Amino acid sequence: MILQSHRRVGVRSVSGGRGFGLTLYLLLAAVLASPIYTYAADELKLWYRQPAAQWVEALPVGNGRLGGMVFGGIEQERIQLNEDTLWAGGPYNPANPEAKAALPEIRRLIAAGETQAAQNLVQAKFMARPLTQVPYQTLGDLLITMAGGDAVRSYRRELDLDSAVARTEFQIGAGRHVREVFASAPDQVIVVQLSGSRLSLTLALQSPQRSAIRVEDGNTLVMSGINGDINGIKGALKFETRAAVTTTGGQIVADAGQIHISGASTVTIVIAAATSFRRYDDVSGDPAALTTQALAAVKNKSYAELRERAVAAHQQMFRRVALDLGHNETAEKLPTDERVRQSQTTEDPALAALYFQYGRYLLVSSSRPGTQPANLQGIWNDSLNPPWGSKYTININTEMNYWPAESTNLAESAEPLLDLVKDLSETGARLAREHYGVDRGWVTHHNTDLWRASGPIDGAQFGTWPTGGAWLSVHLWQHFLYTGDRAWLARAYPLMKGAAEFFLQALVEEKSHGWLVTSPSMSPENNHHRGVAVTQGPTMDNAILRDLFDACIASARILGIDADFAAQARTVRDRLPPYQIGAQGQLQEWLEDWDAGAPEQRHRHVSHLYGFFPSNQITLRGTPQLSAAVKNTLETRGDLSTGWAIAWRLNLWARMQDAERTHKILLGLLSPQRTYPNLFDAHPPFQIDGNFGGTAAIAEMLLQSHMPLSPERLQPSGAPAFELELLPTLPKAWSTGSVTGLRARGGFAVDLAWHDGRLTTATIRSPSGGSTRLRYGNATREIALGAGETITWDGR
Ligand code: FUC
Repeated sequence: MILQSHRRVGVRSVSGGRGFGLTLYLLLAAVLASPIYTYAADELKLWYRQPAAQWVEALPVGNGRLGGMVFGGIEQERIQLNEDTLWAGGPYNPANPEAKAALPEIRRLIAAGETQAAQNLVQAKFMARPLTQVPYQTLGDLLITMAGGDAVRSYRRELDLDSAVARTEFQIGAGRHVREVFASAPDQVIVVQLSGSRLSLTLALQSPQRSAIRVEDGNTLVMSGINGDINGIKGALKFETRAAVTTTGGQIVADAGQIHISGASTVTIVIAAATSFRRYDDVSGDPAALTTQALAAVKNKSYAELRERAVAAHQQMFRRVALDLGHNETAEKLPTDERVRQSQTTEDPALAALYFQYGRYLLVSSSRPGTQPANLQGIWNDSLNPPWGSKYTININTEMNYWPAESTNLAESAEPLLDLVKDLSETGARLAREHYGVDRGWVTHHNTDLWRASGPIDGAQFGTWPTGGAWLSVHLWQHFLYTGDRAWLARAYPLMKGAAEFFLQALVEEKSHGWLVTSPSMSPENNHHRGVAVTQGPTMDNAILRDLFDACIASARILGIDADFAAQARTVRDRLPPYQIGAQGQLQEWLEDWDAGAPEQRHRHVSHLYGFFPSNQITLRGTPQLSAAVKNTLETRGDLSTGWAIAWRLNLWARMQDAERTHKILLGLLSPQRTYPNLFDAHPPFQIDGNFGGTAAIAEMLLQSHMPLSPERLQPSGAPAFELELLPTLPKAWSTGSVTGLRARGGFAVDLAWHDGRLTTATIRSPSGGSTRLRYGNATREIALGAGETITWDGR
């Protein structure tokens, strides 16, 4: 057993300083105060003793845009490929021309309590056309075939989260084979290298898409295609994949559609892929030119150079956080699939830490500035017709994908979310006019796709929910709270404002209290009566709108603009329905106390608990009665559900600061029923939100920053200040450990170390200066830091 103390080394650097002595002192202080956990050899690896037999055993690589799933096959290696703009269909307007005329009658029926009739009318006249959106699709596979039959020894395949390289090694006779695959963000290619002695291989591309494959220049496989038609929408995207092959030694011979290699000692394959997608309304890109240019740009770079550049870009983000939750050396010696298999019976805190870092790895690999946001499967999908279209489901799933972005120090991965909201503010403005007759602002319902469709889809029971864009907009504000980045706020504010403006016109007055409510809407995706979900003013909508209006009001203050709009937003905000506690002591999900009679008491969605997590409208110390009602609801809903639904419960219990309950639910998420051998979350089937939600929850157990301080207390950016709560939900199973590099609202970077369940050192750094209150249990300490300053505290 390697001792904890051996695994910590201080390597924080300090910039600035007034003279050598002070620099040295600061350096020493920082070294002592900020230990960075040093990972043991295999600690950041997923590894296996056998090739992947199914897709959810394969290992994902990605550069945000291009994805690969590496199977690690011996006689046939398959790398399943994705490009994040290869979706079905083309630009379309989903508005239903009958919707606007039907709206007054839908609202009248809801107000009269005739929700079933209202839902029928929504289904008949208000749903988008087509009724479903378009799927994200696979690009195809690179296949590498080698003559087989010989005995294979010492097989191992792994994914190293720290370098983002997937590696397969095995021995045949006296020959050692090593294969590596990585996706490069700086060079926008996927690179494969095989080494061995006298390699004889055949390389091919295949795809279920409409495509043709040829060989160019004797060494480049080229697949050109057109995406599929769907729901009456014509496929409008051209796409191209190019795989250029070079070898050391040996010979390359090409036939019509394959490349044959014999006698080489290394084979390097550089893969570029692109579609003609430029924007949701522009498909005029030239994928042939883009892929040719991408390959030309790396032609003179060696494999080692490509690898180094890719690794550096990955580590620049990934290495910001280190986490140690304790160790079980016996469990840690096992391959990853075996650890998942025994996760319910063997304490293996490092498996939770690996899951956490894997979530960060997946976010870095599926969402980078300039790419599409992470969809229901991130960017990894082997199908033309994946579950729920592998789209953006925005009544929880896409938001959950971004829960770890800020707290686990990957803030720039949220850039694609801002781009998505920008697009939706355009398509959603049109839908606001055509469905609601609202001429300011924009609206989006419970899903969107590459074409930024924003209408209600799938069925009235699922899609009648106008608050998706509002929720996404609140994320833009959260990014500002974490980063204090005023340039970001200036970009985000018009989008947030547009989301709010829609509701200034679209809310209706509810009869019995005069509250302003959404109508039609629903509490995602729960029926209040058998078969009926449609209603007005569900609790979740009111909570999201409170957050959105508050964010707009604060932003207008910070940016020094729009005082009139802010005043109007405040008036409307104050007329939203308040939280209500129902007869069972539960937080009411709907305006009426229908909860106890609702058909699915253990429904996976916990939409009405939004106010407790991710929002902070309900807090343990601020609103104890409402918190108790949240707890009652959580008890009724139960702990185990689909993957993301467990992850939401996990975050809620982390906020509830019930450490043992939270840990028990986390174990449920890590069970083989909810975690595949490659650690992908099982909804089931695979859905990535559970990975991201689980990662966020582990951060939330260690650090919380949602309790507002007094409204007068502002950070230098103008953002409101929040208390930093250290180790609020630390379970017994993680009694000794450390974390470095977490982020808190207010822009603080936080390192924590603990021993025997007690905080030993907290190191708080403020890149741009700021003040807050630290809390550890009942102990508090006020701090004010200049830009770049650090303080340490032992929680006493
Ligand atoms: C919502 C959820 C489902 C699934 C789908 C993608 O409809 O209710 O569980 O996550 O999104």
